[in-house]
Amino acid sequence: MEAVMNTSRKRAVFLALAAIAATGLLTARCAPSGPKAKRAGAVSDTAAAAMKVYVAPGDLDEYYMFASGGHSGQVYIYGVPSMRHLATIPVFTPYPATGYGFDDDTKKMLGDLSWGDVHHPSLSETNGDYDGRWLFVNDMNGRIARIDLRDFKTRQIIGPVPNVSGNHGSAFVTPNTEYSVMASRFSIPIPKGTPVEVAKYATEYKGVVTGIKIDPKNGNMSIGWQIMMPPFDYDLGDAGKSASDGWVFFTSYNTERATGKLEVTSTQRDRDYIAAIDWRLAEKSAAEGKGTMIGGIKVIDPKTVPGLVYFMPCGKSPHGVDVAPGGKWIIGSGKLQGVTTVFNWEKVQTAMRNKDTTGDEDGIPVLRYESIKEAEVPVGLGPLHTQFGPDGYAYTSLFVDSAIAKWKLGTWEVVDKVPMSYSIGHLSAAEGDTEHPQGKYLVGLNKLSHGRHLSVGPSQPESSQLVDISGDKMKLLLDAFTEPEPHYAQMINANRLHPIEVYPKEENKHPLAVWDVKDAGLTRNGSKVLVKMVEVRSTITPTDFEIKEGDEVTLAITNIEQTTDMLHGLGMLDYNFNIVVDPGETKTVTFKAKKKGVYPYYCTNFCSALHQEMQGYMIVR
Ligand code: K7E
Ligand code: CUA
Repeated sequence: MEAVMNTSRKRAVFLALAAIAATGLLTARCAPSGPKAKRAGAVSDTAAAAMKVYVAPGDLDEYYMFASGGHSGQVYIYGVPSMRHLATIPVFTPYPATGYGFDDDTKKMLGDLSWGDVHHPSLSETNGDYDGRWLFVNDMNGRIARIDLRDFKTRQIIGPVPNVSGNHGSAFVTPNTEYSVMASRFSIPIPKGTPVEVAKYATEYKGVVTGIKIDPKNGNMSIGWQIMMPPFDYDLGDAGKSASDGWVFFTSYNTERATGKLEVTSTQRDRDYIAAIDWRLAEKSAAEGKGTMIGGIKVIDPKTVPGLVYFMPCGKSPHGVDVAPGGKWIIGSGKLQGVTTVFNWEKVQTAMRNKDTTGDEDGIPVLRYESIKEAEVPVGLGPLHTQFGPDGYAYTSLFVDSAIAKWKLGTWEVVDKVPMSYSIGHLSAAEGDTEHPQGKYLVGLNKLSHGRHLSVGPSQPESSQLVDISGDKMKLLLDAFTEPEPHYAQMINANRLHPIEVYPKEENKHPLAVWDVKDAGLTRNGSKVLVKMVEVRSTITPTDFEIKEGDEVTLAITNIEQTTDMLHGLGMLDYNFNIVVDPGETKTVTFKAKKKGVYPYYCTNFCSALHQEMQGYMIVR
């Protein structure tokens, strides 16, 4: 399959678009941004931009973008450059469209929480580049989920992990996916469930940072190590790479250890910190059994392990920390400043070796800012996050300025700026946080959209803007509107992913799977009833069954299709479930038979000409 249009086709489409634009039709349609498009000479710019984002019917996008769904709890997949929403991966929130959170397995995985707040997708890496195996995403409720990119399904949720509170600095992975990390945004007294008045915040509240170990074979997550930290708000993280491999970095704010109105109380000092953690030493310490049991897990006090944690002072109230390709430059963005700070990893290591410090925080050495800083780059107001290009350029989002600044690593020169509409948060460049960024595209993930779309009332969508970064000057190509709320997103070249579209029959090891309609039917064990069901065009077998009021019923549904896109659903009226079963898959749903009566069930996913006939009756006596 061809991922991009061939050149002659592109030229044909370009000429067609140029012709439309020349007659003014295209610009008239783009009314909200009309004034810019109507300027002399702008018509061809518009046509050129349209050409860049146009993916003709039947053609495929060049990149997948996985965007966090924020407090929707989901992950959204967009194609780039079209910016079309391709699919939703339900993660922390039930999603009837795919039956997620209604069948027994996913219901159990979600546990008691039916909301999550996803901020940072993190694609698995090998040698610092995306390897297309898994996607990890954090939830503020102390959890990380693993999505398998073989089938784009959430396969594991770990947590809530003990002692972690407000898991924002997550789910960043190390360069060979050894660990995905977690950090507390809201320090609390630990273990959880210890009520202590806020007046004792500075001494009795604690943050923790945690390494979630990832099994290299199957991606299985388990708790690796946890480190106790002073009561700051740990915000964002990134793993060191190449030169700085073996370390993870977390920004922190409220190093004042203040309470109350943090907008005032936590912005008193000129500098807060980036915590640098030697994760190999953390791993070794955990293996040696170091730490104290708190909340059911061992927590390491950094005082007892010299060299485990250092603080790097950074501009006040920093947000993002981003490690450049090669790992030498560590960029910390102080969101209340007009500059972003670049640290030189060689200087940081020298300062660590020489004990070049200005003090400590609960026994953790604070390195001397002047000794580790390489540059303060005047990118503009409110720098939040940085991504990278293939050519030594960095791109920093400026929340206050509503713009993206492009600057050069090494010379620290700001070479270009492009305005965003409006209030950009994260930004995502094509493989822009790996060892080998691909350039080409960058998406600004904006917080506000202010009338750049048809009004949909007070609940407004978020806005994302696609920017062409292939040339010297950044060029805005397209506005797109996204579900709440894409904090961060990652963009991976489509050629790295090879998802299956059917579960092969021979791989289905589900103990309740049935592959022949003859084997479908009901078995009873006391008041427990098991109904093995088969779905295939265009019958649900059995087409009816009888049970007794109060029975505990398990439906085990196998979709025996082996054809792409041949999904079947199973919804039952008056019962709180709708299941969707993919080709070759088996799912179970367990429920109590309530009141006597007749309850129709039917296939909810339109599958065939006789989809409407795919129905049956459950009779409760
Ligand atoms: Cu919205 Cu990464 Cu949670 Cu910045 S975070 S913008
Ligand atoms: Cu099966 Cu609709």
